[in-house]
This record gives sequence, structure tokens and C-alpha cells, in this order.
Amino acid sequence: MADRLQTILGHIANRDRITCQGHPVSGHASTYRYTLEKSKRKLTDEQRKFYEENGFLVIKNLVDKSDLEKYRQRFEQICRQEVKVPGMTIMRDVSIVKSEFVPDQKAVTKIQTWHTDDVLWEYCCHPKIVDYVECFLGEDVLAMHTMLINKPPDPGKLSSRHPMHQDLYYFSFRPVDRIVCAWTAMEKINRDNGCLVVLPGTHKGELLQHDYPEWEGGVNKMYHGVRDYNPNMPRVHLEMEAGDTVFFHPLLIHGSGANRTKGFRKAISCHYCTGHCNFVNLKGTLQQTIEDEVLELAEKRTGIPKDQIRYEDIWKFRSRVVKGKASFHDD
Ligand SMILES: O=C(O)CCC(=O)C(=O)O
Repeated sequence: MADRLQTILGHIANRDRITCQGHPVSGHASTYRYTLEKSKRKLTDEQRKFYEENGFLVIKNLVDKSDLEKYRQRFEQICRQEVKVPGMTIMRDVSIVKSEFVPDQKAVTKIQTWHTDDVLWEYCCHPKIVDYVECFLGEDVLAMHTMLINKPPDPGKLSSRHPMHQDLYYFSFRPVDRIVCAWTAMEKINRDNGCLVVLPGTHKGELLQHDYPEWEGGVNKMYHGVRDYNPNMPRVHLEMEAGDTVFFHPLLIHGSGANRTKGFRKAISCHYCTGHCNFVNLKGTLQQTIEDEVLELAEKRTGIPKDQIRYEDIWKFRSRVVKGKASFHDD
């Protein structure tokens, strides 16, 4: 395990290219599960094996600063309420949620479900991102979940942390190995302002039970974490420069640290899924808790009784075709 951690740290430290020397090398394509054969066009053998082994891959300097600036400006317009995005959710940190309403980015910690906004949507369709996404999903690509996270300066209660979790916990679409998240740093992100933390190799495990963590300083809504998380498991802090992008598997256990600076830490992300996905029933599974919570919120927002809303339809609503065909979209 120590060797593997060393390898991963080498991968993160390297500014120019991905290195992953020391990983077991197999010449048989049949040993690949998480990347597709066609990824050979895009990924080096090292990169491909790195993702297979660890469940994530950082690509340095993938998105231009000029694009990031466009997304930042759009976020600010949305916060100032100059632009309204139908269906989008705006979230506030637990520590400021009860304070006076201010139409300013300082009050907003996350916007999500903004796939109908043409400017932010450019991120989901960014050719350099989609090129990598196809290595994991194939040519039919759906954007399923869009977020811009504006992690606030921690108020001293550590509420700006994001507990360690697996994204699949929130999803009712499958197959699991044909889902990938692209997460791009919109500025320098390091341990001071709360970088992502990942547990390499955990994508090979099961979906685990999640709950709200018992944090004294409070926990943000929907920020569930892995129950009985063992903080001694080997983990890696992904320190990234603006434009660096990490692709990761939906079972990879990850979270992010507190923002101990005075600035807001921004990242933009999209979860993609193959257009040939299917939906599973979560009733009676360990995901039912989150389904119930999301449906309750949907009832509050729409006035439609929650027993008349299907979780599957919420995900369909959040999705948009990036390229190719999708089993449940006509566009
Ligand atoms: O950007 C972050 O701090 C973590 C985001 C994350 O893991 C999530 O929203 O699922």
C-alpha cells in the first residue's frame, strides 16, 4: 500500500504529465474494466492503467483560463440575479443560510442543475473534456448532474468541509462503470482552500451506507458522508492549478477540506453517463434515504406531492445530451 501511495503522490506532484510508474502492467485489453478500448487513442497506457487502478485521473491544464473566466462571470451574474436559469438550485452554507438574503456570490456556495444555461453548458460540451469522457463512456454522452461549487471561507466551524462520500449514492442511473465526473479547478486549489481528497482504489469496492456526519459546526444540506468512515485509510490531496481537471469514478470515496482562506474556492463539474443508461429502483436499498430527502425537497419546490414524483424523472430532468444518442431523449 505504501508503494502505491508513493506512486499516486508522484502522479499528483508532476506538473506536466501524468506519471504512474510502478503500477502492475497487463498487456491484455480484457483486464480493463473502467476504460474502453477506444481510449487508447487518447490515453497513454500509463494513464489508462492509472485510472483502472486508482479510479481517478488528473489532466493538467485542460481548460483555458479564458473559458474559466466566462464561467466565473456567468456565476456572478446568476448570483446577482441578472440571469435566471430555469430549474437551477442555489445552495447556501449552513452557517449563512439563516442570515439575511444578499444577492451576492458570498451567499451562494453551490449552484446545480444549470444545464439549461447556454454559457455554463459550454463546460459540459467542452471538446477537450468530452474527448476524455468518451474514454470512459463511449460516444453517446449525457450530462446528468451539473455543479459550480463556490466553497466559502470557513466560519471557524469546519462547515465548509465536504464529508467523504461516493457520488453513486445520489444516482439511480447505471451502469456504474459508464458514469464519470469531470471536476475542474477554476483557480489554484490546495490544502489551504479545501482541495479534493480521494481514497485511491475505492472505486473497486461497494456502494457504502451514507448518513449526515455528526459535525458540531453543522452540515450542509444533502452533504451525506460514508458511515463509519475510517480516517486512517490512505488518501491523496489533489492540489490543482486553474484549468486542471480530474476525472473520477462514481464509487471513488472523496470529499474536500475546509477553506481556511478568506477567498471563495471555485470548481465546476459535470457528471456524465452513457446515453444507454438505465434506471434502478432504490426503494429498500441503502440509497432510499437520499431519494426520500430529494423527493421531499422537490415537493416543497414544486407543490407536487412527493409520492407522485419519480426519482428517475428528477434525474431525467437534470440530464441533457452532449453528443450521440440517449435512450430517453428525443433531442
Ligand atoms: O468541490 C468540492 O469541494 C467537492 C464536491 C463534491 O464532491 C460533490 O459535490 O459531490
